[in-house]
Order: sequence, then structure tokens, then C-alpha cells
Amino acid sequence: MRLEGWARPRARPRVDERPIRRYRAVFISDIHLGTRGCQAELLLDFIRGLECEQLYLVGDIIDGWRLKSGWYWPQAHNDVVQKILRMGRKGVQVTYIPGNHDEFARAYCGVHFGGVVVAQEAVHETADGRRLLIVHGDAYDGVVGYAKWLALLGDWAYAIVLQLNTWFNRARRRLGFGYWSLSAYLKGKVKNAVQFVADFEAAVLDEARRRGLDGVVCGHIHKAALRAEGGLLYANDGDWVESCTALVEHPDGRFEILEWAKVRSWSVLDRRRAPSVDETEPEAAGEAAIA
Ligand SMILES: [Mn+2]
Repeated sequence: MRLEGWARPRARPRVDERPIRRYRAVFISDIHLGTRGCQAELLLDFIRGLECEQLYLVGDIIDGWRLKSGWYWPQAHNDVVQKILRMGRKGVQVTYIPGNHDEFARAYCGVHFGGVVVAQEAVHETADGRRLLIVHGDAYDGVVGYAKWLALLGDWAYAIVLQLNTWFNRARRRLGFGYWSLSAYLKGKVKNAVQFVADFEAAVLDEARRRGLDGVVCGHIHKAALRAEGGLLYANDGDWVESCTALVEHPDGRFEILEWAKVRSWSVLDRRRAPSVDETEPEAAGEAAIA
């Protein structure tokens, strides 16, 4: 029996059937693979259906510090590495700029492997001819190796906050709410952290200006940003432990920050729930839960 002509309600596309997203360049950093705080599932969801000419890994991709004190490497973290390597094999120009948490990789600067180039820093030329400095940013944070606000809290306290964040969001997901970053919220509340962020942003912009470039793309402080300042572009691609953000360059040279947790609500990602027609759109669900 043929079912042609049946007026079936049109369901929104399934997770793996969404249209391919094409960008000229994609910048991600501070993934911290090897830590419990890493939101690898959400990152995998972002990578699925992603097409770009250039991919910049702007540091702290693998957390060598945390791996030293205890091995944590679930399948999803492996999948992230595999997916990125596959992009390199398929012709995406992948540039890996190690950060302070994966400084072990700095020994390989200048090395090409499997379509990935390792570099201390890079200069990216945008579609509209701007030249941007690409650095992780730890060299400009004024404190040995990592953010001052983390130093104030202590590395162990940060790990606890990130763990709480994971549990908290697991509970939110179970209740059908979207992702919400507890640690990002706490950081915004600490006055010293706000001053630290301002100092850091000024320092990396100064460096770009000193070199006669048109701006900078960095990571490190886990705070996504995109703005013009004094004729230069300041862009920070954020992180995948708290805010789950990526910086993308569109084919015309326009930049955008994607807050993936808001774009895709966690409830939609939960594979145990089959998408149904009466489910709200992911964007709307995410915003409603965050508001
Ligand atoms: Mn860092």
C-alpha cells in the first residue's frame, strides 16, 4: 500500500538531518579534553554538519595538567579528536595553537601531522583582507600561565565549580531545561575577575596594534567576545567547559559568536527522547530556559 498523498505534519529536522553549516573559518579553544568539565557532547553536536575551509584550535584543547593528576578520557573526548583529524584529512586547513594547559604540544610547533599544523601563533587573513593575530593568550594574562581569577580561587576550586556545573546541567537537562553556565555566572560576579578580563583584553589588543595587525582572536579567559575597539577587532572564541562558544567567519568576512548551548538546547540533544512534532524549536526552548 502506497502512502503517497497523505498530509503528514511536517516535523522539524532531526538532530542529524539539519542543513550543513558553511563558514570560511572556525575558531574554537579551551575545550579541556581530559577533564570532567569538558562539554564534549555539545562540541560534537557543533562539529556535526560543520563545513569550513579553515579551523583554528586556539589552545587548551587537551588538558595535560589535569591528565597528569588522573586519567579521564571518555569516548566522547576521543570522538572530538577523531572528528577534528578527519576534517584535516578531508582538506580543512587545521591550525593548532597550543595553550598553557596543552603546552606539551608547543614542542611540536612547525610540525604538520595528518592535515594539522602546530604553531605558536598565526596570522589569519579574513575574506575582506584584514589580518588578525591568532594567539591563545596566556602570554598576556600577567600571572604565570593562567587567569588571575583562577589563581585567586585556586585550580582545585575551579575544578569543583566545573564539576558542579556538569552535575547541575545534567539535572537541568533531565528536567528539560537548557544549558546554563554556573561558573560563567560566578565569574561575572567577582569584581576582580571583571578587572582581570579588561586588562587581558587591552593587553592582547596592544600586541596586535604593536604588530600593525587589524585585530586579534584569542581564547584562554573563557569569555567569548566580539567587538571593535580603537579601529581593531577584539575576538575571543570562549570555551567548551562553561559557555560552549565558537567564533566563526562567514564567507564575506563577517564574524559571529555562536553560543551553541543556546542554539541547541540540551533537551534536544538527549538521544533518549525522540524528536516529536509538538516539541518547541530548540532556539526558543533554550532561551526560555535561560531567561
Ligand atoms: Mn589557557
